[in-house]
Amino acid sequence: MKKCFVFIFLSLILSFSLFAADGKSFIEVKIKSLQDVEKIKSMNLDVAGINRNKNLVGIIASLEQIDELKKNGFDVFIKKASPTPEDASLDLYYTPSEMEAMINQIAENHPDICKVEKISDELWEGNYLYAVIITKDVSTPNDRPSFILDAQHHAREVMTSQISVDVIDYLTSNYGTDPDVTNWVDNINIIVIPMVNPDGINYVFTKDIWWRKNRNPNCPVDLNRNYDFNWGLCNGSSDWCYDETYRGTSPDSEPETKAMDRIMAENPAIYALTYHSYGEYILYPFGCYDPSDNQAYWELASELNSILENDQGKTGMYATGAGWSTIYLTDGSSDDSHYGRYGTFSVCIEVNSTDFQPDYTQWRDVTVERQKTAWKYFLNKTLDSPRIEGHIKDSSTGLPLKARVDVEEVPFIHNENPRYASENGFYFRPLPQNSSFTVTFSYPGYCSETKSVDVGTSKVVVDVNLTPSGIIPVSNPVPSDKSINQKLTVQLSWQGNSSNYLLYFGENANPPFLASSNATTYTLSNLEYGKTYYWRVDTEGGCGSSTGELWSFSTYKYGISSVTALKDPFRLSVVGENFSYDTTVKVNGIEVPQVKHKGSTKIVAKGGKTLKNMVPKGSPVLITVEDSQGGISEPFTFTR
Ligand code: 0X9
Ligand code: ZN
Repeated sequence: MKKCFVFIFLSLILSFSLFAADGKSFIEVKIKSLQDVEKIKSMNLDVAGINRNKNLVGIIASLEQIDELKKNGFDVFIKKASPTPEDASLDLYYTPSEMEAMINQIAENHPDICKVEKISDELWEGNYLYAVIITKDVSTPNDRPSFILDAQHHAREVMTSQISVDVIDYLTSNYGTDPDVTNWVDNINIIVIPMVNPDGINYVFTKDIWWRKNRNPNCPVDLNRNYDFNWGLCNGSSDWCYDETYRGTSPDSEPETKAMDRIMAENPAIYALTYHSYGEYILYPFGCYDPSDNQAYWELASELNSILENDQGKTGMYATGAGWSTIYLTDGSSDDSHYGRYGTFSVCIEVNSTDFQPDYTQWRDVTVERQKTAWKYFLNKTLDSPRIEGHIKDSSTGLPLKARVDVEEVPFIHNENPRYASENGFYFRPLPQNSSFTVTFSYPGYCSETKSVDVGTSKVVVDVNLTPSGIIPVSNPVPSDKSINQKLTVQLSWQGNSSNYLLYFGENANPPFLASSNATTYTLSNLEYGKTYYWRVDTEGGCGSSTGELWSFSTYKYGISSVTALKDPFRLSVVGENFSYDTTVKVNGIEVPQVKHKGSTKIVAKGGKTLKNMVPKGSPVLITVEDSQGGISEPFTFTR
């Protein structure tokens, strides 16, 4: 009887604590300076947002973490104690199924201008990602520029998807009556991903009101640290599963980020907006350092700040700037990837000043009303902004060319991909206003063209026809494009019919000039393990120089410098570079029974007699260090 009572009591506690986010509370900590934010981040705490008016950092914290903060001298205030299952504070916000019903209803009511597309497979907990597309004659393909708006990468940031719904509702219901709306919908391919993290959001409504990440059962991932650009680069995320900023096992490893990346890649957008909360920030890339387009970005973001009202109804109050210097370091975020990979000027707005789940009745309508200013601003900018844009074609056939566009005054020096025209030859590049630029258009096998352009406060349309150069573009790169597991000495080679080749080589997508020669080979040595290198070969002749395609290769991820056999019990000590806790040791491709990691330079392979049999005396074996993502060391030949 007594046992039974204890059991019921325990399960009650268990079910309560499940909903109560393991007993965590929403607390606020008083800070004196921005260094305090860094200190808090370094304590591996779950930062929920920052109330900048009152210098309070919101944190989701356990009792132990609260003690820890107090020990470190912080004043702690409990904002919301751990909630119970009866907590109804979120009831008026949307669950994923309410969202699904809502967007399907709107699309059904406006079939000419609105459709819903399922953009992911089924996620682990039964939900799907949806994109809502709003444009004139939506079922016919168009080549309008896109504008992409997304919300709720972080499950608990419930206000953000209210903004998505408002965009969809406003554009569809005012089409044909409001001239601005009609103009946007007629000329822009508007894409809204109302909830990026539906599995996580469902979990917020059923289990844990403060859930942030996705619901990957192997280990939940912070989707805004998982994107494929500067992934894991600058300590702006965590490699530890239990951290709230866990970046996942590899770039775009998650179905949600894969789906988003496909949307970004397939729909060239000049501008994009990603909604988060809270703290009242207007952030632009990068999370690790300034973007090459810093000036143009700053002009855009500060103009937006000057018209956007905060929770107090005041303009000019959003903290505005590149993410790394305005909030904190992040890597692998969606805006960084959108801009770095595809050239979209992607901006992150953190709405609301004090909470990611503010009282619905008090804050929902005012927030979405105020954010109309922001997304309308970007729709207007998509139609016209300081930039160059146009179409690039083959002068003889008139066919579109996916040519490359370089602006001499604003070179990409921060790892951004070169900018190329899209499938239909359309290109764009937002630029600082009231300046002059030298723009080069190039495509392998064509004569490059350079033009001078004066940009004022609106767009300048420059259409370009490129002429074939008669010189065959270089081809057949060795190592082949994107090949992996190269040694530290690599002989590059290519084919072509030019009398002079210009080789560009380096560690980012804008490799500097290295050498010129009439030979079609070049030997590189002293490369480093675990790196990706980029190269291209331009040709000279005919009509001047013609830019080659950009190629890349990666070296072996790890290096082994020595292997020593140790006795009693039999072990192999493997010394090298870059080893992580994820690495194991293989002998002739077969995994050893056990390994012991001793830092990043040493692993001991163990396994007694089994291991000894794998390394027979006198016959050479190949030893490799490998990880679960396919990373491998250069094989090391070892003879016992
Ligand atoms: O940390 C984040 O992912 C965002 N803040 S939140 O409190 N909503 O989690 C900020 C992302 C900012 N983006 C860049 N710095 N690029
Ligand atoms: Zn967020």
